[in-house]
Amino acid sequence: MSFGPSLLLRSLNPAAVAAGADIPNAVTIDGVTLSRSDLLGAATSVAERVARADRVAILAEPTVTTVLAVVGCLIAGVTAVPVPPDSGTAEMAHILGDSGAQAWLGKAPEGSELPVVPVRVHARSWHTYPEPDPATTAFVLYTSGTTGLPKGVVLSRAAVAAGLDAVADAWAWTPNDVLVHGLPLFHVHGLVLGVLGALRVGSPLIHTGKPTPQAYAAAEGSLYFGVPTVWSRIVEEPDLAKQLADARLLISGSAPLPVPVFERLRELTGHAPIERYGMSETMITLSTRVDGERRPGWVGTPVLGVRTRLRDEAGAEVPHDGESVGALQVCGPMLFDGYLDRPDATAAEWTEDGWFKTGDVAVIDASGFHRIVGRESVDLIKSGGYRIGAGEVETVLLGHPMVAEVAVVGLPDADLGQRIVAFVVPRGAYPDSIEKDLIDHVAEQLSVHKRPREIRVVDVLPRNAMGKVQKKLLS
Ligand code: MLC
Ligand code: AMP
Repeated sequence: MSFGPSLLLRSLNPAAVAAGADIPNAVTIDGVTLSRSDLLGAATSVAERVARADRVAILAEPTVTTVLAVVGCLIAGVTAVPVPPDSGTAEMAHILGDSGAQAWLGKAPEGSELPVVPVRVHARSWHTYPEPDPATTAFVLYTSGTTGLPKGVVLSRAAVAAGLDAVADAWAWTPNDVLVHGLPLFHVHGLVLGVLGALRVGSPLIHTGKPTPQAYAAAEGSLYFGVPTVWSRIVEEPDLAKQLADARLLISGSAPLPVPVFERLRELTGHAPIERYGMSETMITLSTRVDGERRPGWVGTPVLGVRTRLRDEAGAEVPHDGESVGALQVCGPMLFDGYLDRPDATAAEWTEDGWFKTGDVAVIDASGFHRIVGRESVDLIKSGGYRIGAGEVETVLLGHPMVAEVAVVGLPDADLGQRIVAFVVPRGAYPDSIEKDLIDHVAEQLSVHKRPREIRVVDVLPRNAMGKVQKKLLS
């Protein structure tokens, strides 16, 4: 007897659901709750409509339409390209062009010329599809590099499955959990862990729309996901934070969780948060464990199947002594297949012996605990948990007639971790509205979260003898 590949979305096994493995609240989002059988029936109907496509774009608003579109693609074996719903003109055009998406699945943004395949929330189909090959591409997720336009991270079904099983193991995530978060549905954190994780494990998901302290306090879940900005806003509201005391685990990731926020969360909720580290390219590779030490400022040990190492600039080993800093390299079954149609960019991120260069610098102690010290490049900014390439923002600002020269940096920010600041040398006289004009220009061209929070008008940018801007002098 031959067996096909095991199901990526395990809780949506059609035979088991038909036999009664249903729950009334598989997904709650945007005020709509779908039972497991409704979700399966509606998503299978999406699969029927989209099955002949190879790759489709999904305007990833936090709605049931987005969830059904993504699950429909996974049932049919069609690659999904989640598009940030606030993408501006240039970013949207780039993602659609670069990904080669053939249609919008679900809602389309105004003015788009691509055909639209509708998602009907009330349609049902009970057709069964064979499980696609694990090597099939599940997602192309767009993410920023230090320069140039965002690249498409190609994630296979096998990588997604391995990544989800690894965190389920570290966090003892079971169908008895209720997952709560309000993160965007176009990144690894909110979409892959936050939606597919719940559907693989079989735990109900409550998506709160926005990740506000009020919504988290009201949701009454057991497992909460947030970026550090979410946790720091929660501890600013002690009465709301205290309502998370009944949770099982509070989990932080996508950016460093400040130690004072860790301590304050522990004080207010009685829970030391779990910290985990990952990337769009690698899913989650490091985490503290439900049954292990949770050390403020540290991101724990490799998850199931992951190995890590530190290298110096010459490629030599860096000791795991808790003090020596090195470039963090990882390998494991949840890594991506490469950047879409960018073999050179892909090759540049791998060592000759098959390790992925994360671009982060870290220390590892003798017990295997990791601390992320920072990034190798000042040109990758993390703001509110979003990764933003300085080069991408600079290019858009240079396209504005008021800008002669520009340097974009991430400066420390108590709320966002880093805030995007653009140092601008203006082209001649400029209006009083320059700051608002330039911020709006970036929000319109890229996406709202990539806009600078501050514009500083300067006479010159600090440059070295070679003419290169010295960003470390900008503060
Ligand atoms: C303000 N707004 C503007 C604007 N100025 N809109 C247009 N033009 C302008 N100039 C509006 C916005 O539209 C929005 O409106 C409102 O202002 C607030 O926007 P904001 O200030 O940018 O949002 P903020 O509250 O600061 O968001 C904080 C946050 C968000 C934490 C909610 O940063 C967030 O969701 N971060 C999650 C990032 C994430 O998921 N990263 C995971 C990457 S994966 P309105 O009406 O819409 O509110 C990864 C791997 C791993 O890293 O390890 O997980
Ligand atoms: P992204 O591609 O948006 O997934 O961003 C990945 C980057 O986020 C990593 O390379 C790190 O720089 C950062 N990151 C993610 N999780 C953590 C964490 N727990 N601590 C510190 N940095 C993190």
